[in-house]
Amino acid sequence: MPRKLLVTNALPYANGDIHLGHLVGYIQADIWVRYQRMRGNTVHYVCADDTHGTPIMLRAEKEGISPEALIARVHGEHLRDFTDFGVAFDNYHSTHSDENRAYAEDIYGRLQAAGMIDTRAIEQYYDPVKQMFLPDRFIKGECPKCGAADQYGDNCEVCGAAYAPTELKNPYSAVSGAKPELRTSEHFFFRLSDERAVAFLREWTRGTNEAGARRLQPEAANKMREWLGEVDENKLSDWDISRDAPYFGFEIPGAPGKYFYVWLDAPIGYLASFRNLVERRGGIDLESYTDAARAGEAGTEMVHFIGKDILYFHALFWPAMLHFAGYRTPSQLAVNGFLTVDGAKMSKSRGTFITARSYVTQGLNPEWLRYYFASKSNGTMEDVDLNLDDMIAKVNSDLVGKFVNIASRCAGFIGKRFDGKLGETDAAAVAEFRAALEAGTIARAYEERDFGRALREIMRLADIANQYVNDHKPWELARQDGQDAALHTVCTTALTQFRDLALYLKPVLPALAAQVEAFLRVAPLEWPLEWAPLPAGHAIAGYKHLMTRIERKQVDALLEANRESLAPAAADAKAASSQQRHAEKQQHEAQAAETAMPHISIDDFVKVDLRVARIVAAEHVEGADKLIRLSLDIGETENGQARTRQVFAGIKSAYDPAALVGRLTVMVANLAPRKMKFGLSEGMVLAASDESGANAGLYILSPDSGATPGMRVK
Ligand code: B3M
Ligand code: ZN
Repeated sequence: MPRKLLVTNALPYANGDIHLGHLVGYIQADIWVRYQRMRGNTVHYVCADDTHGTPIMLRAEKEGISPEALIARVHGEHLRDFTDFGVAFDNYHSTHSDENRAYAEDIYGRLQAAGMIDTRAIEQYYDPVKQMFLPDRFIKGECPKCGAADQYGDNCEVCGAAYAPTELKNPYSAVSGAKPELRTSEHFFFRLSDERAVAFLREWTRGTNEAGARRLQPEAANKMREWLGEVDENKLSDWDISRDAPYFGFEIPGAPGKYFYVWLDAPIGYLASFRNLVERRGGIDLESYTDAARAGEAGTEMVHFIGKDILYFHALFWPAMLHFAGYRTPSQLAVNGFLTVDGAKMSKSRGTFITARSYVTQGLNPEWLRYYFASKSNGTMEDVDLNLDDMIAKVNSDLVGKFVNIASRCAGFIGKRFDGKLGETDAAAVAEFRAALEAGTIARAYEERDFGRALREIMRLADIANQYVNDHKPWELARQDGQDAALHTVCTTALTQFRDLALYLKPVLPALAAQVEAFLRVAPLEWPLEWAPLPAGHAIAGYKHLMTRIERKQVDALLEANRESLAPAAADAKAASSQQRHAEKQQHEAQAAETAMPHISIDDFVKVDLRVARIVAAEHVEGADKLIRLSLDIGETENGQARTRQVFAGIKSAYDPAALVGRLTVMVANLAPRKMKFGLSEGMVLAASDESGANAGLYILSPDSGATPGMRVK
């Protein structure tokens, strides 16, 4: 029986661009959907923008437009990005829609009726100037642990500590700058800690879906066991699902001034998008997908593709909400890991925070990325690394060197010598080719979302097809008399194999497959139920090149386009002339390129003992053309006597020793002493330099006036 699948992707927030990190999950879902359809299954593939919440409200305000205008614009941008990457939703809706309001109110009402909603007064920070309660991300202050300034209300980016906003020292509102006040407000909670919810989730986690597959990948199931705790404990807390006005969202029925928290109505957006599709398209039995009482009855399934950062919402709150409201719970969660680029977190200064739009406008082929992401996807929650050199190598060797190569070596002869018409097929060769494919291997890999395995298998077949061409050398047959029939057969056979490969690649590379279908003049390729070779006498279209190679310089230009300079402070920016700003921007960019280094922890940083030092003596070093010998006072004594450190500094090109005497600078005091040709060097002074040579020179650091020798720099 064909499956009937409702497939969703996570709903992106309507306040930011789609970037390559997002695309991992969207491309995976799209490939799976295309595969299911090629197998003859019915799929409704829906998504939407996630439009509610404080950040969207404030961003619209900042841009001087209504939130509705903002989300309408972003909706268009997001949809265009997805479309350009071949991610073909049946419906791309919005959580700010009538359908979503209706579902949110219905689900909330049923949860209330089931006794799953609590009302409680809580204390929260309130911005008296902006007159609103502040979400954690909009409260800043000093970290309670390490004292770092300007840290967010939930965690410190310097030391990594997590805390409550009320623990921040000297808190201020990131919206108005005002000092926030604690105020009490009534909130609604979904009772996730209710023993019924805990019992339901324990059961749900272990379950299988209608197709007999696990609901959760093993790593996700492990996470759930961790969150749920041992059978006799209850580690879940109730979930605050309301927010106070002003808020951009849906007002809660019967509770004026209270709104549904964005995360309550976000997953409900899956249902809203589906209902909107059903209403526009007709002929779909909606309740057979959404009604708990009818689960499984009609072979329907609901599958959510999400990133691992939102597993908590989708594996705990969402199924529990649906269950206690009488709705169908998800059949399966397909969870993907994060994207890293060249082994590191995406970074704006390195240019690896790559937007979908820039990739397209820089002229890179979206199917290169689809192929590469697919080759790195194995159906687990592991992170996916976009290694740019590896992507170039893989696309060029697999797609251009192996796949396209088969057609480009054979198609010309069909056109030139046989009037564009195919000949007989070498039955033994195609039988061998097809026998090499263990039945169902590729299909199984697609089904399990192990796209990397599917592609490895397909490339193994491409090697066999290329070997056939190498063995029969059509270019030699073409030069020999009386070999026309052989030439015709070899080229036709190779093109049949090429057609089969295109079919297997089609879920990953729909645009390339469409080009192949046009070139071979065949109907849209479906997963073969009854296989047949391309028929003799069939006329194909003229061969046009199907895919170009990626060049490293295209990738470099993409990184350059995404590289963000370290923005100069606002006051400086105002003072600087535009020309100066331009020069500064270029310099910032050059420096950002060099300074892009991996993060270190505060613990790493504090290992370096930096001290204010006074240069008490400075002299040239006999026989050294770069060094100056410095005697540095950092307030140390030895046997009651002031003791100085000797440091050899490579700053002779930039400083006259006499001009240094008496100056304060900064030194590394705990660098291991190093024996040099000229004596012992007991530390290092800090100096800035520009390696790129654009602003050549050396600049030793000086503390502000008032600092004294020996002060710790941190
Ligand atoms: N908008 C967070 C995200 O974009 C959130 C997902 C909602 S899925 C229902 O990752
Ligand atoms: Zn800290």
